[in-house]
Amino acid sequence: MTTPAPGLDQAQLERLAARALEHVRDGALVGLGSGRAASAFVRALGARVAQGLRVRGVPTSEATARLAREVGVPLVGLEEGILDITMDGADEVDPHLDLIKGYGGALVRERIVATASRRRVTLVGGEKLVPVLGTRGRLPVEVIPFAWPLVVRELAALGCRPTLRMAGGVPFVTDNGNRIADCAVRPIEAKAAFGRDLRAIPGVVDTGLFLGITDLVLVAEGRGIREMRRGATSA
Ligand code: A5P
Repeated sequence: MTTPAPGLDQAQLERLAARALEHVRDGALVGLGSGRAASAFVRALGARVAQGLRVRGVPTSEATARLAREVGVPLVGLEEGILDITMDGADEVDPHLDLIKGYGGALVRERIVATASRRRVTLVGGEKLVPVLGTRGRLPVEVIPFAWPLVVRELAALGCRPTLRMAGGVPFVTDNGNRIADCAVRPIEAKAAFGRDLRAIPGVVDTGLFLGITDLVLVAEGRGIREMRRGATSA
């Protein structure tokens, strides 16, 4: 069973996944996101594959790869070419459809797979909608371990308060062998400049600021699904 995301119950996750499936055509090359909403989609996709849908998936994490294998979604790599569509979750969505991602620690491969895709769809519950990115107070940054002391100083100089993400009493290790700095942030007004400054620090692999990436956000609210499209949103 997929564990419901905070604010999303199992039925909402399944409705979100079912709506996402409507965007997947037979023969598609599909990016498979990470996290609970994306996992609900992978399970639903597996059920459709069992009924005869022919798709191939590119996973954004080892956890998603394991799940995809379990539910029978064939996996391939980026060498297969441009992906038709990627379905992934997010931790914050602002009115411009810009995102914060990476609370699950898979942000580097999530951006790679999203960038390799023609269409990018984000699956969230209404509790992820924020007026300004950073509202939930956390921005994950993936860091090469060797560079950690330098990166921590540089992040602090940019006004972030970084904390080393832990898991089971030891530093969390990403699928790329790196660490995650969870930066305490205030709402981020100059998000593009801030993202560029963070990525310019030697040793920062990537950040959870995903700007201009998603085309469509599917928002589970109550018993319905709301669609937010790039260019059709307020503010
Ligand atoms: C993984 O690194 C994240 O970017 C996830 O996409 C994000 O944390 C959303 O996950 P949930 O769907 O579990 O909330």
